[in-house]
Amino acid sequence: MNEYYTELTKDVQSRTVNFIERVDISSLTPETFVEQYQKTGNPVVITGLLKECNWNLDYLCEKLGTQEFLLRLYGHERYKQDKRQWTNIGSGVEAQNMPFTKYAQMLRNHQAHENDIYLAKCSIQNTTLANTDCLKNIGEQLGLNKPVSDLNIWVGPGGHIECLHYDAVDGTLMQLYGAKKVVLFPPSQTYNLYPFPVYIHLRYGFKLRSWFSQVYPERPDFNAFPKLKQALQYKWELILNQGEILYIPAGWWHEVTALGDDMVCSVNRFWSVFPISRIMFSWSIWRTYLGTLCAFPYILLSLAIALFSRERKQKITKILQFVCQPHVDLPT
Ligand SMILES: O=C(O)CCC(=O)C(=O)O
Repeated sequence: MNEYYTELTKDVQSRTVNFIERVDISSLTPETFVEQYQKTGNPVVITGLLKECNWNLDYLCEKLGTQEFLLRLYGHERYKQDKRQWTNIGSGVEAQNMPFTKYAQMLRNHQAHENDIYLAKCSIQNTTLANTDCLKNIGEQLGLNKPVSDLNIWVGPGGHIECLHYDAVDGTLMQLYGAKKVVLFPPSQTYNLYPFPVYIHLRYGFKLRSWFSQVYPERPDFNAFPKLKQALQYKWELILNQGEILYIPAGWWHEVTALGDDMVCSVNRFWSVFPISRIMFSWSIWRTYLGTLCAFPYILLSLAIALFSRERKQKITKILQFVCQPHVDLPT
C-alpha cells in the first residue's frame, strides 16, 4: 500500500465516523466468515487474500486486447445535477462499445478522466481473465458458495463516483489496482437516504432505479433532505486498498469513489443471501422486487420496439439478460 493511501486510511479511521473492521485471511476460516459476517450481515474488509493481483493497465491490455466493452460516458456535470431531476442512472447515460486497448489509451492520455468515462460491471466470463489464478476460489475461502452473477470488472479514472445505492444480494468488491473510498450506510437508514420511489420504474423502466439515493452524502443539502442528518450519524467510511476485498451485505448502501490520478480497477461478484431470514422481512429488499415488477410494462414495450428495430437480436438479448439477472446493471 503506498504512503498516500496509508495516510488517507488513517485519516478516515481517526475521524468520528464509524469504520469497518479489517480482518486478515490468516485469522479467518470459511466457517468463521459465515458466522461472524455473512449470518449477521456485517460488512468487513478482508486483507491478504488477493496478494498475487496487480491488474495494471499493461496487464489488462495484454489480457483483454481489442475485446470490446461497453463504456459509460458520464461527464463531470453529472455530479453537479440535482438527482431529483435525473431521468437515468448509470445505465441510461450515453454508452458506447469500444476495444479495451482504445479505452486504455483514453486512460493514459486522461481523456477518460476529463470526460469521466467508466467501464462498469462488465462480465469477464468470456475473457482470458475468467480463469486467472489470483481470483481462484475466493468465494470458497470465505464460505460463499452460491454466486448469482459472473465476475464483473470495473475500470475507470481516478475521480469517478458510483453514486449511492444498495443491492438486493450480497456482494464482494475486490480491489485489484489502485484504491477506492467507500461510504456505507446500514439498511436501517434507507428512508433517511431518500431512495427514488418505487413507482419511477413504471415511467423509466430500469433507466432510473428505486435502489439509488437522491442525496449526495458528501455534499448534503439538509434543506431538501432534512432526514439525511440522521443518516449521517450512521455513515461508515473506508479506503479499500489494492489487494483488499470488501464484503457488502444485501441492503447496505454504498457510494464508491475511485481515488488518485491513475486508473483504478476492481472486480465484483454477487452472492445469494444466507440465511435468507436476514432479508426476508426487509422492506429495502422487497421494494427492489416491487420496483422490478413495476418495470415490466416498460420492458415489454421495449421488447416490442426492439422487435421492429434493425439491431433486433442485440437489443432483445440485452433486455432478456437483464430480466434474468435484475440486479445486474445493463445499458438500455
Ligand atoms: O466499484 C464501483 O465503482 C462500484 C461497485 C459496486 O457498486 C458494487 O460492488 O456493488
